Amino acid sequence: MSTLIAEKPATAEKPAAAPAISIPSPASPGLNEPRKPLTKKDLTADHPTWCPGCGDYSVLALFFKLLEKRQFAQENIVTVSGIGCSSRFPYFVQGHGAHFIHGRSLPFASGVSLSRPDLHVFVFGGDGDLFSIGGNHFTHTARKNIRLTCVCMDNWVYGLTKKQTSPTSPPGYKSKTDGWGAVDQPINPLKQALAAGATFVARTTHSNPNHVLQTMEAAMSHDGFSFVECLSECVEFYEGAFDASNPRKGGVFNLVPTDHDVTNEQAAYKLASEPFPGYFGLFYKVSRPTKNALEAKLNAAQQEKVKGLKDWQILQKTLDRMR
Ligand SMILES: Cc1ncc(C[n+]2csc(CCOP(=O)(O)OP(=O)(O)O)c2C)c(N)n1
Ligand code: SF4
Ligand SMILES: [Mg+2]
Repeated sequence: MSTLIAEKPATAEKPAAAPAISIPSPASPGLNEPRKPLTKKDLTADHPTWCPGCGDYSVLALFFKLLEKRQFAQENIVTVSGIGCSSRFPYFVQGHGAHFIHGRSLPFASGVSLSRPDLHVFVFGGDGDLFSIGGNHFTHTARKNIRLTCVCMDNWVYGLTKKQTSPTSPPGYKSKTDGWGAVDQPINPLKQALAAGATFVARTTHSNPNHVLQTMEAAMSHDGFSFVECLSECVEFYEGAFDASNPRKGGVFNLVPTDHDVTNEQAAYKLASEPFPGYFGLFYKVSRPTKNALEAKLNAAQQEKVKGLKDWQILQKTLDRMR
C-alpha cells in the first residue's frame, strides 16, 4: 500500500498528524542515489537583462560552461557582485549569491571565503565597481591573498548609469562626465593587481570564448586570490572599444609569449604595460599562503587552548585576563 496516499480512518478518531519530515516524491532522487550531472539548465536562474550584443552574455555563458565542465556541487557555488550591469551576474546563476553594495563585493566575498572553505567563491564586477568605489577593497583583498576568483568585466565605462568615465576609460573618451574627452590617466587593472600582491593575474576578452573558459578555469584552480581582467564590450555606450584586440574586426589577439616567466613580477609588470591591445593570457602566478590557511591555523591553535571548556568558562577566562 502506498504511504503517500492518505487513508480515511475507520473510526471517528482524528487522523494522525503529518510527519514532520517530508517524504521524498518518487521523482526526487534519494540521498544515496547518484546526482544527475549539472547542466546549464540547472544553473540558469533569471533571464539576463543585458542589452542585446553586450559582452557580459559571453562571460555568463562561459561561466556556465566552466561549472558544467567541473561538475561542482551546485550548493557549493557562490557568486558575489556589487552594483553595475556586470554586477547583475548573481541574479542569473542558480546557486548561492549576493548582489551587494556598490564597490563592496570583495569584503562580502572575503567573509564567505574565510568562513566557508567548502564553497567556491566567485566575484564578478565592473571596472567602476572594482576600481573606482571598490578600489581600496580590491587592494586589500589581493594583498591578503584571500581564496576567491575575481573577474573584472571591463568595458571602460559605467554602463548601468549610462556612460560616465570609468577608471579604465582611455584619455579622449567622450562621456557624460567628460564631454570634451577624458583627461585622466586610466588605471591598468593588471598592474593594479600585481602591485597589490595578487598571486594570480590574467587577462582575456569576451570575443575569444575558448580563451575565457581556459582563463577562468585556471583562475578558479588557483589556491589564493586570482584576478582576471575580461574585456567585455558595452555595445550601448562604448561600441567598438576593443576592436583592436579582435581579429574578426581587423585587430590582433596576442597571447602572452610562451617564454614569459609567470613567477617574475617585474616581467609581468612590463608585459602588462604594453599599449592596447597588449597581451592575453597568464601574466603572473605564484604560491603564497592564503589568509584562509593562516587564519585556520590560528583558529585551530586557539580552539586547542579552550578544548573541553563551556562557553561561559571561556568567557570567564577572558574576563580574568582583563582584570
Ligand atoms: C554608493 C553608490 N554610488 C553610486 C552608485 C551609482 N552607480 C551604480 S553602478 C555604477 C557604476 C557601474 O559601472 P561598472 O562597475 O563599470 O559596471 P558596468 O555597468 O559598466 O558593468 C554607479 C556609479 C551607486 N549605485 N551606489
Ligand atoms: S549598457 Fe552596456 S554594459 Fe550595460 S547591458 Fe547594455 S551593453 Fe551591456
Ligand atoms: Mg564598466
